[in-house]
Amino acid sequence: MTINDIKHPKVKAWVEEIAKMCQPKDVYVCDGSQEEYSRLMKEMVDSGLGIPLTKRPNSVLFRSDPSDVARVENRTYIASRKKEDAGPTNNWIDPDELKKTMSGLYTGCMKGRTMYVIPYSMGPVGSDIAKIGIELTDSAYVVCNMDIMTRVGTKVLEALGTNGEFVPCLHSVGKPLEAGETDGGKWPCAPLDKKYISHFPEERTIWSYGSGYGGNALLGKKCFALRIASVLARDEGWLAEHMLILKLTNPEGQVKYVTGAFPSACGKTNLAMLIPTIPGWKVETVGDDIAWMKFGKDGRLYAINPEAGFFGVAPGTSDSSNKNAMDTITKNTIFTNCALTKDGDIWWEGIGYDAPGEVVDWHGNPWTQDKGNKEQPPAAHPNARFTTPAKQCPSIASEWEDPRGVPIDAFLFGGRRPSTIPLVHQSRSWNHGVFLGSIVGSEITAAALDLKAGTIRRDPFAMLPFCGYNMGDYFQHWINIGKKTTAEKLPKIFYVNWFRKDADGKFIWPGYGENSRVLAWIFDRCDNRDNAVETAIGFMPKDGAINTNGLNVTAEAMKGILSVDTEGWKREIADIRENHYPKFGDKLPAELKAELDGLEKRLNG
Ligand code: O2Y
Ligand code: MN
Repeated sequence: MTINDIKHPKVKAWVEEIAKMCQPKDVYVCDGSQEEYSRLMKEMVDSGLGIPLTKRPNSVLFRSDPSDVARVENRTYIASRKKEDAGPTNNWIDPDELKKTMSGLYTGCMKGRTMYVIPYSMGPVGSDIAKIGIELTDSAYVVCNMDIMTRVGTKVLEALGTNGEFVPCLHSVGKPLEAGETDGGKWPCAPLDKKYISHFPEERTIWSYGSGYGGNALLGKKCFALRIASVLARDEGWLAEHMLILKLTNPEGQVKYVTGAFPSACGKTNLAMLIPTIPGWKVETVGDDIAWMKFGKDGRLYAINPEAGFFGVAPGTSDSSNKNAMDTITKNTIFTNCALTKDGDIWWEGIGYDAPGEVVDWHGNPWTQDKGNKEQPPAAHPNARFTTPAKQCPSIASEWEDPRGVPIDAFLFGGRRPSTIPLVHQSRSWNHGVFLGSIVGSEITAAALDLKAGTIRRDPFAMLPFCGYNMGDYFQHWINIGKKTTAEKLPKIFYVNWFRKDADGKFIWPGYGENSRVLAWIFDRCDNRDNAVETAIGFMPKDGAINTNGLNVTAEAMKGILSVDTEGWKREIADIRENHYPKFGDKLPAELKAELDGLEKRLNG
């Protein structure tokens, strides 16, 4: 399709304006068809950028530039008119200044390349909760990834009509081509100091320059579905959250829907695709990363997964950590920065078997596993990824694309906490639950950046890099959501911690499929079953309320991870008071301060 096929005058004018600035050799409007995907993939394979995988039908491996391997938080900006509206946890630049700098970079940046117009829907097309974006990009890799991660093409343009709302998303890899020049199979991108991942919340616009990788370039994901959507959600009274969504069915066939927010490296995708170890229980996947939730007419919160695919971390994914993910990626998958085997398959550290002889590492160099060498650089980049269609996941729930969303019964928060935080506890109230979300964090194990080992890296609601406005106002938004309906209709809030360690530094709780035992307790709590005791920190499982049949954890160890560590919590309170809450200044809601004081009082007895 061409520009003339766009029937929405505002979209057409914007595409023309950007084409004038970026000066691509041509403009192509994506229809989202299989034929289009295959053609673009073939072009990338023919140019040497993609490597087809003989072992996985319709799957291709890409290797990015070593400078372009992850989201770049220090180059990510919230350019609100007022700095205070971006808040203490975001990078801020004045929007006029940022636009001036970026317009300079964008001028002529697509020379020698095609500018693709990607009309996409976050959420099932036509759902009341879904929203439309249009991404302009000069990367065919981005088009193919967006095809998997979102709903793309003609059907979206039709839903947009002639005056529908859309979020304009501009992306360039920032590597114009001279006449006759090609990429020569190399991943195009700009140097780090020229990368900008910019959000203009008042205009609901995204400008991204210089990176072709993941969250920097697939603008529907973190940029739209979290940073811009969190602003829309604040203004319109809903929630755009960094949460998985799962469906839990008990042996009697009753169903609950649960969402969960966890900082990175806590096994969020594994939890979304968990295979329960307790008989009769079933877990199905609705989403693994993002949840958009709106109140239904019945006063309950309904969630959709705005995405259509999974952009999962490859290293560590195996049949034992996540069989459902492994079964999802057998075909129609894009792999980025994984190692390549001689027989045309991918390999990564933690895949569950040794590298089959010499492989090609993510730099494109020969690599042979040396298990005796602890210093050996990995064959796959630690942030290597698979982009794979959600519909291929064996555990996908039948209602994952229901335009009405699914009614949420429980929110989970969690982090990696080797001490203090019990295996599970339930908040006393909505505001207490918001307090728990606000203190989410993981303990850092090795000294990193400016933090000492043992410090808690707080990541409130796992939204620290993703909240498009002042996080103090975001806390207030959560408090306000609790006033919109009755307590019984609000989801119940739980804090889980799979990562408690014993005196020898070994994990006490086995995790993975065994987490279903905790989910079962949570399920029953949602029905107000008499399976809990009230403690100073909230509701905790009664003795024996968590099914431990067949579990290799002693009764004493269970007691340890299911009791209140009063001294540990007092240290936690001191850390929140001294290091965490002061960051939000007078934006910290009084309700959260009151929750902290109340907790301290209860612990003191
Ligand atoms: O490194 C990237 O660009 C991707 S980050 C990511 C990808 C999928 C799901 N979550 C995340 C994240 O950082 O939370
Ligand atoms: Mn994420």
